[in-house]
Amino acid sequence: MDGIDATVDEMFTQYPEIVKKNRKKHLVVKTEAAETCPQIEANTRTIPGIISQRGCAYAGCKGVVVGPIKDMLTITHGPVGCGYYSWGTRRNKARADASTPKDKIYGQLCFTTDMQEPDIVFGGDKKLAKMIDEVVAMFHPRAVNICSTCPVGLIGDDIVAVAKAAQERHGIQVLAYACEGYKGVSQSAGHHIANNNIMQNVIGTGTEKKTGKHVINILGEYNIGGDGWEQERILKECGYTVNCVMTGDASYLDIKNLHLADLNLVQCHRSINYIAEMMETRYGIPWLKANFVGVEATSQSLRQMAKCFDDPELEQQTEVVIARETAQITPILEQYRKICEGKKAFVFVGGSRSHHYQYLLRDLGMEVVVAGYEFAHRDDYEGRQVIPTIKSDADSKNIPELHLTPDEKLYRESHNYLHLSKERFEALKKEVPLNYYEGMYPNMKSGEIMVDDCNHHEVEELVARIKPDLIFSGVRDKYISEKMGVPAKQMHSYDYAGPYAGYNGAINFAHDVAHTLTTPAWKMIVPPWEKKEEPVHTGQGGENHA
Ligand code: CFM
Repeated sequence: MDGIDATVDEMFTQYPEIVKKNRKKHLVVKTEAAETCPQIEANTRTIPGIISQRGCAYAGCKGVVVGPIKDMLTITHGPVGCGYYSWGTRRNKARADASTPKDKIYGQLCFTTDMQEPDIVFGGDKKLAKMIDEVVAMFHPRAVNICSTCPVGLIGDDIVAVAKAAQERHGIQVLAYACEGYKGVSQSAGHHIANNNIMQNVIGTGTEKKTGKHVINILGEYNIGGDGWEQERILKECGYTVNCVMTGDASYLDIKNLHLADLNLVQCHRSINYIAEMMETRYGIPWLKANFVGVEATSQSLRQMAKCFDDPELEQQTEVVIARETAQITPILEQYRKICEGKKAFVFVGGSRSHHYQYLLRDLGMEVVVAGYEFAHRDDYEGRQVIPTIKSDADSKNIPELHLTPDEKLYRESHNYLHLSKERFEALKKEVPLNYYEGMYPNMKSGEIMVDDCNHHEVEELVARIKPDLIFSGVRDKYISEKMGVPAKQMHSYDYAGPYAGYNGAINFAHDVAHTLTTPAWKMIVPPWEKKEEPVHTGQGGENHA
């Protein structure tokens, strides 16, 4: 056994046999030989006792998908901690505009029923109903979301009945999400629960189609640090009419009108692929996997989009925008590239960024030696062609699969949306990734590691053995590596920075990465593997494990 295989084997040596066997299935090393991705185990339960970096279903529903809808007032039904710790930490930005005044934007506020012991014993539904009445009287929201936390499911509060009664009392839509934290194995379950409810009850209820050419939605873009705004800027300059960025800076009305678009772009496949697929089934709207993280990646996505519409004017304007934007940023990027070139990086993020950011890091000349997802599914690693082979288990069966049928009035065959003949549409599918995502594997290079649900111990092992120059991760794994002398960039909320998407975002990112790499403080930390008297692991606890 040599090189990377030996490293991988060594990182599992401290596990009991049964754990070793399990965790090995969650790791794949890319090889020249294997063109298609070997099967990886993903979206399965974390072994009890292992310190996972994952979140919960409530986080995926409230924090990720429905929370950012700016003028929907979202109530956390549960103890105060769940509401408090999911309050404003994700940096999904929103701003007032002509249709949404400032006082209708609720992202800065935290609404929770603050369940106490008596509510757990006697039920929290009355308190929830009262709270809806109070927030409606105080804020006059256009619609309300109720997101459940663990105890709500355990005591059996009927939030659907409470929502229905409140909807009748107040004449506004009140949506209940049974997204108890324990449902499913990670926040991924919450994405699915949110997608289902929005699809069934909100999308398709609006009638206001935007005027303008080439009307598009960006699905799975949450406007972290302003990413969505940068993408919107570029797309508008190319000549698109942006109907909705879902759900970053989206309004309730935008979501109601989501079906009135010609093309859905899918930025984060993991969190929103259900809606993209269901909109294709119900309305016939095609979707295109796009990635606006990275200079080359952004230009490629723009070119692929332009191809979809088969409009020479659009293609020409796309080239003008690409040429102008890249000319502006290339000289600046080159300066940062001198610092970043050849540096090794790990990327551990949730369910899509670890793929997207590989493009931007390679623009800077960096190597991504390890990439991992917290909660992705096999299709995010291996490509959507594996979906029919994914076995459902007790956890995935917990979340209903909606089986939609084409809408009697609104369904049109996909090629009509793009004003293409059926034949041209079929040919187009071979040129651009329409209704398809190839996953992360094809983008990795030989010898690079892909790891699912990478835990605290494995992060330590990988850092100590492969010694990257920089880690891109979440808040928990960030400090593991920093204590080992390896700088980290927090890639969920970007700490306080961003946007990182699009052309201007690439400059911000390059600036922040170059600064991190050149910060002298990291040279002053002696990593544990260089302290001879203090081995990285004793297996006995002690100061290294404090
Ligand atoms: Fe999609 Fe996201 Fe991500 Fe995600 Fe998330 Fe996020 Fe993420 Mo944090 S929706 S899967 S559940 S791209 S909050 S904006 S950064 S883990 S990689």
